[in-house]
Amino acid sequence: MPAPQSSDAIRNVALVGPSGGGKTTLVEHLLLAHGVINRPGSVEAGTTVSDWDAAEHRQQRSVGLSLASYVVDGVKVNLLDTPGYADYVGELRAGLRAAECALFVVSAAEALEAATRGLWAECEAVGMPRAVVMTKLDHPRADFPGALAAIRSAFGESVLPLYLPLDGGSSLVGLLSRHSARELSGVERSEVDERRAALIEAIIEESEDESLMERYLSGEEIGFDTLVDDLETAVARAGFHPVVPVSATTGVGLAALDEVIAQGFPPPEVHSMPAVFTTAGAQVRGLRCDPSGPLLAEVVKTTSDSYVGRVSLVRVFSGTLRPDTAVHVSGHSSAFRENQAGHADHDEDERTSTLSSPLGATLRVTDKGVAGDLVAVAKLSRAETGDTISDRDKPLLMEPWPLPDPQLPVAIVARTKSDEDRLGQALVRLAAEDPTLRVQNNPDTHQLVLWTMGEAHADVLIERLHERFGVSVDRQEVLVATRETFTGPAAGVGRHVKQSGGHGQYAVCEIEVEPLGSGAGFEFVDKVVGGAVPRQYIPSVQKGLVAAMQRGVGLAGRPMVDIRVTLVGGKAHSVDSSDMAFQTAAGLALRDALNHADVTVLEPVDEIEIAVDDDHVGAIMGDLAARRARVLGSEVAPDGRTVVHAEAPAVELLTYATSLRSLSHGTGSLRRRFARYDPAPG
Ligand SMILES: Nc1nc2c(ncn2[C@@H]2O[C@H](COP(=O)(O)OP(=O)(O)OP(=O)(O)O)[C@@H](O)[C@H]2O)c(=O)[nH]1
Ligand SMILES: [Mg+2]
Repeated sequence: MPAPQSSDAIRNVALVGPSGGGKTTLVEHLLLAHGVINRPGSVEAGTTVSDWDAAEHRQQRSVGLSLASYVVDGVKVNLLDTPGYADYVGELRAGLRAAECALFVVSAAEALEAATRGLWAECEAVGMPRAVVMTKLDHPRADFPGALAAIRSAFGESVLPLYLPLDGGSSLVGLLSRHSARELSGVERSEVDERRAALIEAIIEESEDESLMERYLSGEEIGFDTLVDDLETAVARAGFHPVVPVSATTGVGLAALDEVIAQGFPPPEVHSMPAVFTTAGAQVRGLRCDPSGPLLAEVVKTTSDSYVGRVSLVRVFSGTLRPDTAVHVSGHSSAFRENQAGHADHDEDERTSTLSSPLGATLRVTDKGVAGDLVAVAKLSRAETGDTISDRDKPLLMEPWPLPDPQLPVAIVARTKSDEDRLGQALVRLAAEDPTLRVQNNPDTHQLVLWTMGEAHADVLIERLHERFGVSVDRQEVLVATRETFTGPAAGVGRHVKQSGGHGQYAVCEIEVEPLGSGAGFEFVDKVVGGAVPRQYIPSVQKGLVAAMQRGVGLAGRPMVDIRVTLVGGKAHSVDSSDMAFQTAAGLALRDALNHADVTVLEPVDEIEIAVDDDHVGAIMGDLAARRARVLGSEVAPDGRTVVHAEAPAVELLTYATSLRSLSHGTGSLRRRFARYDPAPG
């Protein structure tokens, strides 16, 4: 495929919308209309260009971001099909990062779901210019006026139709151009006139030319070109969202979409440049979407191909990416993300291999990627999703796009020894592709935990381990690490005395232990008098205590926390005492104290923040009570949702991500962090 020569001959368009809305089918039929394919596939048969992954064929819906392009009137249109299902919001975010405009695809035949609001909010959050595509006009249940009213009531007055369907959706009439395939009846004409007046008023209201409204109100006819210009400006500012009715399967409305994309949507230059730094951390300003500027590109998706190896889908922000060229690849998740288990920082020099313009899974070779374009780069063997690609001698780093927090932990264990041997490497590869996956080796429970976005995401990851890497794993119940502490004061003596044979060992420690408040950790007090424990061994005692607490002193081997230990006495020997001997004696003293006291088991408690639509607050509160949670308060967030602050035992939150989604009809979001250990119920 010939590469575009300049940035303004490119449109990067993300398709966003609820699962099942018709995005993938629309991509298929746009490709058909532009002669890129000559027979449309279907999602059900697993034959579309966009849904090419095995998981997509199984689930009959999109799972990952997918790119397909075509050329119309000299403009290269890069369509980024995103998955609508909530588990894959990480892929949607990558798509929004790579595009500068979106088609928000909803079905005219289905009711608006609550989850659709979340997707609209995703676009809103990044100020994405977008048009609404109301698809499935041909469907027997299609109800354009009903669906339009629903979407306007959900997303506001700035959503207005640019076209209306005629004859049960078999053709369209343009409200601005007044173009229609046939003569309109009286009823149709009056509806068109009414909608047209509303559209024109909305355009004029959004116009930067304030005299326009006066002229319009005084009865002046505003010219078509002025209206179209103002419409384009308003769309580009994300202040106005034109609605285009279409049927992917019959092709009605696809030409109207072409017009919106090629003329209404902004070129890549308008994409606000994300913050850019040197790899040393200094901010770099002044980069622009300029093919002759310094190279700055970002990996928005990573896949592995058994023939080609790793393939990185890259959005070029500045400069021109070329094949067989030395580049720098950097990823510093830790600088931008609190918890990035499984995503190590890295910086490497690599060489680009072949460049291509993807058509789903098919890679069509191209000779360059200019600023603003999207290209696939083969064989950047260490590049991960989210990484920055720059000139080798001028390494840069882009602030990554915001990633969702994976909230569903899934513990896995390799089925056989040979699975075990390959599991680590396979997970490194999966984490390189998917920044929403966190891989945690829990040192307390000795479990391997995948933090995932939900059940469907977890299933996809486990299937991929098997299909792509031949690694079989089983799921286990996720364990929560407990701790223990003393319930009351106790004293203990530790004697480590071995004086038979060669060099002896001699250390005696006398300690007193008291419980401290939750979260206090460990305090050590030295009250030794008269050198009963020589100065140089006091740190050894402390070290021995810390080690014993971490190892666990009781039978269950739970780490000990929240105690104060006072060293009150001991004995030493001038020859046989040593650092090691005092460390051991300290541990023995703690165990002795434990034998004279009661202990309580402590469980981790998390602080949680749940943001949810008002309608669902009651259900959320009821459910929290059943999870032994303590609600601390609530407030109204700027977006109108209610934010509930609470604390709950971690063990009660293991599957909370799934429950929250169903209780809130997909509108809820969760943040959590470890707070402290509290006594577990007996
Ligand atoms: N009648 C009719 N059905 C359509 C049309 N477009 C899509 N469909 C059907 O709607 C269903 C969902 O379509 P998809 O294209 O997979 O929807 P999607 O938006 O990609 O969904 P996700 O990938 O899950 O986000 C499929 O059964 C399609 O055949 C259309 O224009 N008319
Ligand atoms: Mg899809």
